[in-house]
Amino acid sequence: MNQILSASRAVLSESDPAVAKILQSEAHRLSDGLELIASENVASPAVLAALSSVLSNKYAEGYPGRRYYGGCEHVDEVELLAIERAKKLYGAEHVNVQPHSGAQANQAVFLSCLKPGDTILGMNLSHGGHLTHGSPVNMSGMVYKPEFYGVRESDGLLDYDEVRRVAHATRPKLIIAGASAYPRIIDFAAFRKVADAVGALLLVDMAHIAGLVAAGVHPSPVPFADFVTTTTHKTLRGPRGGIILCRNDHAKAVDKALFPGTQGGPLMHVIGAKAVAFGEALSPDFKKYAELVVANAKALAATLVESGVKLVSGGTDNHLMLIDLRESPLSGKDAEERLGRIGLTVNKNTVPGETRKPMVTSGIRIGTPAITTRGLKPSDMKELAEAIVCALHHNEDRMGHAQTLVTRLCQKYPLYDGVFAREGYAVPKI
Ligand code: DSN
Repeated sequence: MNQILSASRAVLSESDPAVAKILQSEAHRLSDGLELIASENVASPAVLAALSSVLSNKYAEGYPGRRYYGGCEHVDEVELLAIERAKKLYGAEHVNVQPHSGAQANQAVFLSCLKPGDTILGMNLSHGGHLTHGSPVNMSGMVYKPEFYGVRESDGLLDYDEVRRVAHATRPKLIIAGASAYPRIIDFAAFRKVADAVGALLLVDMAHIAGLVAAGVHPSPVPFADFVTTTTHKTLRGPRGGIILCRNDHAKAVDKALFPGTQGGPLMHVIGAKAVAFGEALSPDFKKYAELVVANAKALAATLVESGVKLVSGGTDNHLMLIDLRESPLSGKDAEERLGRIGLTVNKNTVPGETRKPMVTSGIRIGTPAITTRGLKPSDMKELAEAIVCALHHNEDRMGHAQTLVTRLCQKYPLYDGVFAREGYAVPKI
C-alpha cells in the first residue's frame, strides 16, 4: 500500500524537484515528530491515491444525473458511492458530499434556512466554539445576528441552563451545537429540547468527533438535528473537505444552497477520496481505531493530571484535552513553541476565562487522532506525558530528555510504516 506513496514521490522528484523537496521536508517533519493537533490526522495511502488521481481533471457542476458538463458518467458513480457510504455510516436521510470544507458546509446550511439579520445561537469561540458559528470576524457573525452560550467557569462543562436561558431570551432561528475545543460528550438531546422549546432549527457541527460518532464511541447527533455538518479529515481520517447530512425535508434547500448558492464545480478527486475514507470508516478496524483514540486521550489526560498539569474540565471523554496555563508563567504561545522544539506539534488555544490575546492565549489543545493512527497505545502515554511535562517546566535542562523520549516514540512507531525513513529523503539537485 505504501508503494503508492513512493511512486507518486518518484514522479514528482523527476518532474519538479523544487516542489518534491518541499514535500520531502514536510514528510521529514511529520516522521520526526508527533502530531498532537486535535484536528489533524494521517490519511491512508488509498485516500491519498484518490486525491492524486484523474478525478481531479473533471468539471462536474450540478449533481449526479443532473450536470452542466458532459463526460460525467464516472464521477457520477463515485459521488453516488460516497453518498451511499456516508448515509450508511451515519444513518442519515440525505447527504451532500460536495462541500470543499466544514466552513462551506456551514455556510450552505445558513443560506438554506436563514435570511440576513436572522438570529443564530452558537458556542462562544473562547469557550471552545468555532469561528463559523457566529464570530464577528466571520461571515456568519456579519450576515446573521449572533448570540452565544458557553461553558461553566467552575467546571468547564457546557452550561445547558445557559443555552436554554439565552435561547428563550433571544429566540434564535437556528441553534448551533458542536465545538472545536470541548473535551466532553455533547448532549444533543438537550439541544433538541431547547430548539423545540423556542421553535428553532438545530445544526450540529460534529467536525471534531465525526470519526468517534461513525464508530459509535460518541453519541450521534443525527437523530436529533435538522442538519449535521462535518469535515472529513479530523477523527474521520479522510481527505480535507466537508459534508452535510440532513433530513429529507431540508434536502432540496441544502443542495441548492451549496450549488449554485455558495460553490461552483465540486472537487471530484476529493469526493473520490471521501468515498474511500467512508469505506474505511465502515470497517471493524475503524471502530477499534476510534476506541483507541479515546483510550489514548484518557490515558494521556490522567497521566498529565497526576503530574500536576491542569486540564479544563479535569480530563476528557473524547479525542482531545485542553491544558489550562492561566496559572503558569508560560502562555499558550510559549508552550506551543517549547513543545514544537522537541517535535510535539500542538496549537495554542483560548481557555474559558481567557485573559490573553487570541495569538497568545493561556491554553494548549492536545489531541490523539494522529498518534493513534501512527500506532501509539495507552501504554505509551506515560512517556508522552513525561515529555510534555518536561517541556512545560520552563527548564532548559530537561528539554534534552524530553527530546529523547519523543524520538524514541517516533522510531518505535514510524509514519506510514517507515516508507519515508526506508527510502531516505534524497531529491535530485535543483
Ligand atoms: N481549525 C479547526 C480546528 O483546528 O479545530 C476547526 O475548523
